[in-house]
Amino acid sequence: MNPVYDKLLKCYESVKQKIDFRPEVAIVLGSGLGDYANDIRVEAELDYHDIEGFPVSTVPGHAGKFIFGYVGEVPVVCMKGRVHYYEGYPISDVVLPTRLMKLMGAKVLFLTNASGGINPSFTAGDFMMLTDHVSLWAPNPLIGANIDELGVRFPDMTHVYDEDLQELIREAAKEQGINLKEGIYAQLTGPSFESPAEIRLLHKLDVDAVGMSTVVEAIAANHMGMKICCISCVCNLAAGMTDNPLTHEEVQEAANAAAPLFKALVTESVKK
Ligand code: R1P
Repeated sequence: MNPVYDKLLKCYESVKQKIDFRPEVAIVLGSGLGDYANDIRVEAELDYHDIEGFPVSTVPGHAGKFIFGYVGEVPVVCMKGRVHYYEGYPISDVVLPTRLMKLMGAKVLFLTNASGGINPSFTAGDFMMLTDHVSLWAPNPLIGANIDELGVRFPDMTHVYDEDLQELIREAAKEQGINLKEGIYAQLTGPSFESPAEIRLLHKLDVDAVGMSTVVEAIAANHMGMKICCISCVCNLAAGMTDNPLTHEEVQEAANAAAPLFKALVTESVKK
């Protein structure tokens, strides 16, 4: 059997032995956004360490556990902490949690992240809904023998971010009085922040915000036919756009400050 698929099935068996819960929506919480999990009516928690073979988050602000519960009446599984490629895991491990949540039953993948703003009209604290993405230098997670049980060899990428979900998020934002931005997110590998020249390049490519996650997860989820949406919290302006040095602490602080609005936006969107 394909070793990547074999590992995924073993993780799934390990989860099934511990948790009996079927989520409809999978939510991935980005840097500094992990507190959203406090708003969930929690049924069960599962530490990543307790899943045999599962990659464990090492980044501050990424707690490293699955939360199972309800947002309104919607059963959800929430990743309080994601795994990034720059942490040193093979790319198949980086997307293993996404694939696992699909096996658990989730049909919708609600991604979030903290990003650097490139669009000059953005300010720190803005929310940007992804309409498309660009991947630069991060390997495609589908490289290697195709896992036919999950999806086809050459998946179409025309509509990765589901149009209907985008419309629901727009409605939720309007109801909450949130001036929701929309745009294209680029994933670079990190962990160094981007250079000013890289940001100028991304700007020329029509990219609106940049980060070090999300796109590989969306590629894996799209391969499996999940409906995908993503909200990015623009935590700072990217390199060269201000004189401020970039730090992960600043990213976490900005995400914490945006948390109340973020919680309202995610909750209302999931309920819809
Ligand atoms: C940098 O501060 C970290 O924040 C973002 C970047 O990708 C990077 O990991 O994290 P998330 O994408 O997980 O929100």
